[in-house]
Amino acid sequence: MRHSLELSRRRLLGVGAAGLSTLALSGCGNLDFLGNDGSARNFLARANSLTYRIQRALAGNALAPEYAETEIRQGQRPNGSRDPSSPEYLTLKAADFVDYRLTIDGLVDRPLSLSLSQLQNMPSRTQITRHDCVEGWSCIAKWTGTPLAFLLDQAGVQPSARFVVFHCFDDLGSSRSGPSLYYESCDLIDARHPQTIAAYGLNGRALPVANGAPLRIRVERALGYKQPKYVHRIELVSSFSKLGGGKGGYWEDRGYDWFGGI
Ligand SMILES: Nc1nc2c(c(=O)[nH]1)N[C@H]1C(S)=C(S)[C@@H](COP(=O)(O)O)O[C@H]1N2
Ligand SMILES: [Mo]
Repeated sequence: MRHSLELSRRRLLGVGAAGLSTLALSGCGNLDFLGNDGSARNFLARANSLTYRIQRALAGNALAPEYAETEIRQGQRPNGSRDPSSPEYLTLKAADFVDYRLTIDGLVDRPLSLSLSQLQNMPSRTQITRHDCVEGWSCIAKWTGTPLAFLLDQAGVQPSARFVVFHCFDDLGSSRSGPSLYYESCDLIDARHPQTIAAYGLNGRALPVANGAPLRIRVERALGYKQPKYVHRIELVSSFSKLGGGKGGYWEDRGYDWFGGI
């Protein structure tokens, strides 16, 4: 029973995934097949009903498609927060991020605090990939950054760690329950994927504020909301049930699928 259910779900999602990956999109454009009428959300709602185990099995270890320079048609279209206003962020921005530090802590052997120039002097990877936002647009851009796997190895991930949480500077509006800071998370497979980078460069220049300066994460096989901007802390955890609303991310706490794979 279980096996055949898994197979039919596999087929169902397989069609969706193939449809997505064969889309001929250039530069920034609309995901026409998803429509602008909320059908993208329906697609997500369907993904929501799949278990993590099945989605993880389907995702495998494939690389996200990479593109040629000529396929970059315009700058990365900013979305969500574009200019964080927290005092801490404004102070760092005013000094061109020289005092910025990326903290890596939680379930690690050696907690790290890294400046931007330290990050820029580590091994780097540059990749031209397509960003897909669930709001119905895509954009091809060139990202440069430090492989997250390298950073994790520097910190030494403890065996009890299961997820990597990315904490961001931007607050998307306080509510009765306190501030709503943007955060995201992924499993260690996505975190160690060769295309997962802590990016400080976009299209050959320093990452602009609108796109997450000074550092944002690229997890290339995941949807736009899984690409956190303005990251200041990477925390290794065994569970994210006590963070934010407990669903593993700002948008996940508001109903989006946690896996968010493409
Ligand atoms: N910190 C932070 N990260 C974020 C967001 C945000 O509002 N705050 N928005 C997400 C969404 S929905 C998308 S589509 C992308 C947009 O990235 P871009 O502005 O570089 O295009 O960032 C994601 N990461
Ligand atoms: Mo998005």
